[in-house]
Amino acid sequence: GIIKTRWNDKHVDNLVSGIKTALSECKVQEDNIFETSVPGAFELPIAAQFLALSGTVDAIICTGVLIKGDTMHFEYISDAVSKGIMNIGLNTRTPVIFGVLTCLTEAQVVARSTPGDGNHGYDWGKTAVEMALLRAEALGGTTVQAKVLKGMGFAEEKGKKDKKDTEKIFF
Ligand code: RBF
Repeated sequence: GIIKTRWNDKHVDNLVSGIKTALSECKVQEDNIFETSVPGAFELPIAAQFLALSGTVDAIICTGVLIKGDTMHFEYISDAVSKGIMNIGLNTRTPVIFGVLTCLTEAQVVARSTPGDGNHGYDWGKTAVEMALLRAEALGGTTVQAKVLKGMGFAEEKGKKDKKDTEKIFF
């Protein structure tokens, strides 16, 4: 599940593209990607909570862009959002990825969100898949198919059978 902000939407859309490239490389089917938007980064944690509690997704990527302005909003929002996202993951047992750029300038955002190398969305997509598989292996009973679990590091330790079966997902 991807939850994106409408603040700084131009940059956020580039991050979402990076996320989708990574998901596609991990063979996540497009039909299995749920995408929605919220006004700004401050709204990401509660939206993630609603989505996690729906039980319909294996992992959630909260994505947005915070850019420092002249007031203290940046500090308050960054702090609340990072802690909020961590709490939703821990409380709902659904991996929630912190896909929020917290930048001092727009140039810093561009360097981290432009399509191609350096797009942080790509890393977040891979992280979401790895964490979804970790949850499935640790807790079982998610929407991830059991055969995919062989891709996790834990499985590697237990039953080293076929190299192909135990290939880990890295970025
Ligand atoms: N939301 C963002 O996602 N990124 C921003 O850079 C951002 N800057 C903001 C700056 C100010 C001064 C305010 C008032 C809001 C900002 N927001 C930003 C919106 C915020 O995350 C939230 O949507 C609103 O505060 C409503 O709860």
